Amino acid sequence: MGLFGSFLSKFSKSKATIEDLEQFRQILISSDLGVKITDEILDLVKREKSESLSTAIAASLKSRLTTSARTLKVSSVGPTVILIVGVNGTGKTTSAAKLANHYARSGKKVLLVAADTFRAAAVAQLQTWGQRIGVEVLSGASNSDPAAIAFDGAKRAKEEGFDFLIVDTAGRLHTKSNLMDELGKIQRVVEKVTPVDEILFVLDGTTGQNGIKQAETFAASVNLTGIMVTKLDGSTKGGIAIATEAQLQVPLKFVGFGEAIDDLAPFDADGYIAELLT
Ligand SMILES: Nc1nc2c(ncn2[C@@H]2O[C@H](COP(=O)(O)OP(=O)(O)O)[C@@H](O)[C@H]2O)c(=O)[nH]1
Ligand SMILES: [Mg+2]
Repeated sequence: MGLFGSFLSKFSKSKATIEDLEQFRQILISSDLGVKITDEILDLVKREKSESLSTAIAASLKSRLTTSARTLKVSSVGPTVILIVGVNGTGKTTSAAKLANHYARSGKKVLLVAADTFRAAAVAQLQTWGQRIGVEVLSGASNSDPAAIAFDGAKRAKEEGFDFLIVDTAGRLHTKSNLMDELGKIQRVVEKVTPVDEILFVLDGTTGQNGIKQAETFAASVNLTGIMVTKLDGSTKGGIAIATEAQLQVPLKFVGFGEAIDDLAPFDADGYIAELLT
């Protein structure tokens, strides 16, 4: 990333001209921080002393983030149940596999559930990941009821002492039924067996301001407990992560920065902001 660096060093040497401010505004907007945060940063540029500008911007960004915990809620009894939700193509299946791998590597017993049953390719994709990382993948017949598979997964996870149950869901349905109803149903049937601990919304870091709208749509129907932002590798648009958390007050918990299985890290707010400012 490093979106601000050249400007911050410029502003520390001389007062920002109107042209500088306009150019900086364009950069902030194109990084997907959104108009509100952009205006706030520009105000700081106009107001703050140059030597304290970068600290002031960092503090301002930080103050917009939630104070909720960013660590994954882990169940102390039964399995820790994680539903992965979001729009098609954002990186749900990849992120489900990355998380599964992360916990499997740390010695946990993990079960993946392929609840995107509307696309055969989606099931196959998760199965391929499962084989590669040595994690079992539960799937049903194509077009079978995703909630039924999730229910089976929950039962197995509980009965067989799995530590984690990670459910990959569909981003779009080609039936008439509504995606949000479907997600609600998945949650309800799983909760007949064991509580759902996390509902993680996968946000495509390159998606633009539309990502906030997507997140709001999901948040209106299911109780999102965290955000995973993906595709931050090589992106200059990392602002959407901050803007989405600021808007929803749902904590960013993980960052995906590549297509490989290890390209996942916990979200570190201070580090992330520092990198934006570099
Ligand atoms: N560069 C990059 N690509 C990613 C990342 N996460 C997922 N992808 C790619 O994005 C595409 C869609 O991912 P997928 O997991 O199938 O999305 P889903 O439709 O939400 O399940 C695939 O080609 C993934 O390899 C990431 O962090 N960085
Ligand atoms: Mg998928």
